[in-house]
Amino acid sequence: MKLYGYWRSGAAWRVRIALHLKGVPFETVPVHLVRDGGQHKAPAYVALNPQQRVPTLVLDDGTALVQSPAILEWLDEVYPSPPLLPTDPLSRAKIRGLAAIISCDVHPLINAAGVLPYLKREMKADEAAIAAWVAHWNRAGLQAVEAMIEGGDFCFGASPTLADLYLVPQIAAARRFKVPLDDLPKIARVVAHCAALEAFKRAAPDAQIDAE
Ligand SMILES: N[C@@H](CCC(=O)N[C@@H](CS)C(=O)NCC(=O)O)C(=O)O
Repeated sequence: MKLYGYWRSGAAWRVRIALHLKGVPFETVPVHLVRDGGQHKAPAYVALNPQQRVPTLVLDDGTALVQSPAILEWLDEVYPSPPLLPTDPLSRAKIRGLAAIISCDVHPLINAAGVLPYLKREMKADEAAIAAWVAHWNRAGLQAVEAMIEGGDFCFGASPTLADLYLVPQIAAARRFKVPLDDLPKIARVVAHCAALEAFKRAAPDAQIDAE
């Protein structure tokens, strides 16, 4: 299968972690979100992903899957080992709850290729205003995440779950924008444990063929 993504995209990063954790072979197809006016807006890519976002996972039969939450759940259903969600419904709901804080309430507001340029271009926000916006929405979500982490090396226990796949890229984005995170020790501990795993290392932006 082919993963269309961008090295620094948090949403594509989540999917790369899952593919590496599960040992699913895939080809990376870089889609540059800035070059050429944004390669995600080119007609050939829009035919795969009408929303003009990354990631898109294209299966061997040509089927294109969009939206990282849907792709991750599909991967977990088709390649169940190791699982990204436990079998117990209550635990699944807690993990999905943490993931949704990031995927629904934080990441969409700080999308560096879409929302932030819009704030600058249409709302005439300057750099300081954008930095304050990014810090506010990151901290609002991440403080809740900190309170929800249950313990163990990862967000929920002794092995990575869907929650960790969302957390790691979001923390990288927050650090890139110099959002203060010193008061979030549980998050720091989990991210350090994730960073030590081979799958997370291989999925990291700097390890990608299109890294700049
Ligand atoms: N909810 C989507 C978010 C996808 C998304 O926003 N991707 C960003 C990069 S992280 C993107 O393609 N931005 C381009 C744009 O907004 O024009 C997912 O999880 O797949």
